[in-house]
Amino acid sequence: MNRLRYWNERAETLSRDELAAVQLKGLQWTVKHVWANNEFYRRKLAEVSVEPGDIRSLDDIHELPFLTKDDFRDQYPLNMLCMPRGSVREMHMSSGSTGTPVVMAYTEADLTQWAECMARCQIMAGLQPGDAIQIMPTFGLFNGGFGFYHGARRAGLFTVPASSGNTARQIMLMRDFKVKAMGAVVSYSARIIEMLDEKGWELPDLKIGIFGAESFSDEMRNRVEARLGIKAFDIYGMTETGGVGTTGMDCEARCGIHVWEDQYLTEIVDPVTGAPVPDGAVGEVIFTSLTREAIPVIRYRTRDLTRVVSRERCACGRTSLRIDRIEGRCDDMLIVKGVNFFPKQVEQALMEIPGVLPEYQIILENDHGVTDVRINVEAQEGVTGYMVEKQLKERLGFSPKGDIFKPGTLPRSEGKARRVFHVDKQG
Ligand code: DLL
Repeated sequence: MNRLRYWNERAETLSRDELAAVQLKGLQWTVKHVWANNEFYRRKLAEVSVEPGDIRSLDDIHELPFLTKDDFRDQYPLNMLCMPRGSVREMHMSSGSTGTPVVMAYTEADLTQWAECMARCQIMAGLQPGDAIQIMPTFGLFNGGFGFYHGARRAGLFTVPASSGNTARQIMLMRDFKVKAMGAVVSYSARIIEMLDEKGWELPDLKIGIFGAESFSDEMRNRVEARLGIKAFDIYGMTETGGVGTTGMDCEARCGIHVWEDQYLTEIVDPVTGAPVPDGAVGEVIFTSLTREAIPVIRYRTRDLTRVVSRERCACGRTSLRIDRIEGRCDDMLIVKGVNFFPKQVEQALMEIPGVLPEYQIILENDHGVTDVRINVEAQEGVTGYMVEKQLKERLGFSPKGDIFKPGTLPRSEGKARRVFHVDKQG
């Protein structure tokens, strides 16, 4: 059998004109659909006096109101549903750090759409029908496990639905079933490496890692690739757009994340004013779904920061728009003594110090309105707190206190890693 380069060659290599035509049709359909079937959406559109017939060109998207995470929360549990309740086949939910959860519902067609996006990602990573993939994000309300699963079924892969946790068993499964690819939340790759090192084990069949759900630095990616002997891909997605992989992944050329543009319209805006920013400038990425039925999104404000890298055809042959790997979330930007930075930048700086391990915490201590930073990081013997302080001063321009921890002593999480902690010294 010929090796597949694309899962859906036609859709993945449409010309820009063809894409624009598909997008306009999708946008018109989506606006008509939500207007006809959902009270919340109809109200939102009425507030800006837009009716479905008003969408005549892609530029008309700027007339539409933004949708936020708070909208999702306010409409909990299913007030954004645009299809009969009886047609819902699955739901996922993200709790986030605060308050009411965000719910996404799927019809049969939505599940097919998700599987299509994920199958494209899995084939883009180099998997071929019949190859084994081990799925390590949790199966449950978190969308990660099921997203990989639906896509792998569609792409004809041999699925090992391990879910999260039990690292020794994960390794045994990968070894015994000659698993070629692992899909995981980024920080879980560190757990696997930790145990392989501890036991002196290797995974000779593993060639591909598909990692996401968190930002990760280039240095972290390089380390994971070198230790596991794999190619690591950055997969992007979120509950609100329909889950992991819906908003794309990077390809072997490593020139940004290919957004599935026949499925989603992408805008980058200034996170404060909401005004569009030019290609290349960093801003908040906004997605509009073009084919989703149960809960479509129109101009969903992700809070994720990135930029348009290119709209040209990529070396891999795909034509879709590429956005940069996610820098961080607007809400995660830290400001210490006038210096702005993202946790990912701290990670990048730390990982450049030989002997430093991928487990770290950024502790912001508020002492009567003045914020001090402490970095707790695991490292091998020989690394000192001073080395950490010096590196961060040089790379990011602020002087934290560096505390070194023995390997395996900082707390671990099974899902997304928690990196930033706020501590009040006053009380
Ligand atoms: O994290 C979906 C996912 C699962 C992606 C497994 C990749 C792998 P949520 O829990 O709804 O969904 O969180 C979505 O996580 O808005 C980003 O802030 C962040 N995120 C997701 N993927 C990436 C990535 C899943 N590749 C939120 N790089 C998003 C950086 C990411 N951040």
